[in-house]
Amino acid sequence: MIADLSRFDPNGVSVANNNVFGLPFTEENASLIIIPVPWEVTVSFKSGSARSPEHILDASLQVDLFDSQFQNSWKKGVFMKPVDKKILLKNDYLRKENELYLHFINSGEKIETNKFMCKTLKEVNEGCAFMNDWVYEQTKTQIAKGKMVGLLGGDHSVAFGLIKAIAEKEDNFGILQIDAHCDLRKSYEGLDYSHGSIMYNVLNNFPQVKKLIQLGIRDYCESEWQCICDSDRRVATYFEKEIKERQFEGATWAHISEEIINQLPQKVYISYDIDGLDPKLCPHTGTPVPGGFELEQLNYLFRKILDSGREIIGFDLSETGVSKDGWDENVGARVLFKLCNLMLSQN
Ligand SMILES: [Mn+2]
Repeated sequence: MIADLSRFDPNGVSVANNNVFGLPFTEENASLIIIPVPWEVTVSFKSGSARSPEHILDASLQVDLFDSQFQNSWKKGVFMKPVDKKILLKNDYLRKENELYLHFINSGEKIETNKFMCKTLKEVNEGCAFMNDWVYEQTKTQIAKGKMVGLLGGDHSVAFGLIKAIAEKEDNFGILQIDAHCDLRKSYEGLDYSHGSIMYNVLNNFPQVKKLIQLGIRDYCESEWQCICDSDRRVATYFEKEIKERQFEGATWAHISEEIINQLPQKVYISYDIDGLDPKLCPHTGTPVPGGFELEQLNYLFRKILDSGREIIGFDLSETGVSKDGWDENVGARVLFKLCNLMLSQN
């Protein structure tokens, strides 16, 4: 079904009852579906990202539809599904449970000695597995209808189900991960599906992911370093320190971008943890780290990926915080619009 845009004014003020970016599309006639995943059960530091999809939706009404690089892409249609209240409630309950559990282990107690805590941990792990299945079913259904799909977290762990759905269709693709953290921890704090383990879990479950390129990493532990070294070049990590040092010595971002793109398979999934950006752009994200990218630096890289003839097959945007003045959500909405345009500009 094709949308009738004859009465829609893209230069006008957003109509509040329209959908994301003020666009008048429906789930049926949009070609890209955004699925919000209000989940941050395993977040150990600052919370908020589970509520960010609703806030980003509000902020998206202020994003101008005119993008000189992708002038008519939005006409193919974007629709954001409503936030699932059952998932949100489950998140709220399990997040509290997980806080009790983390408090217990952080006080130096041994979990084996406490039956109650063993049960709590089991419940959290089962809840996260349930969320993964839910995302998988949701995204698989959309992909089967021929839709493009983007995820809006929540924390970074939400990506697992979509990557699983894509891996059933594609037997060779790469992931471009924007992040301050590697997320390569094996079962972080006893949690099977922690946001800090998302890429470890992806690499271990989906051999279809032939390459993982990590960009902007500046906070990681020794076991993650070892995981990269042992990956036989399946993982290529561009640490922030190395990128900056190369630039100090004269390397251009154009050159580094070209080097990154040359390692990517033909099909590319973008996993965009907003904490990969400079924290001035995401001050309320769960685990902010000094340093990081500017928006245009990444937009340039994305444009070059399209110019190279590669195909972007899906994305997730995670870890956007919620702020009193709406700043984090404002940036999140703009990143989301760019990711949508990247997908929609393709045939
Ligand atoms: Mn992450």
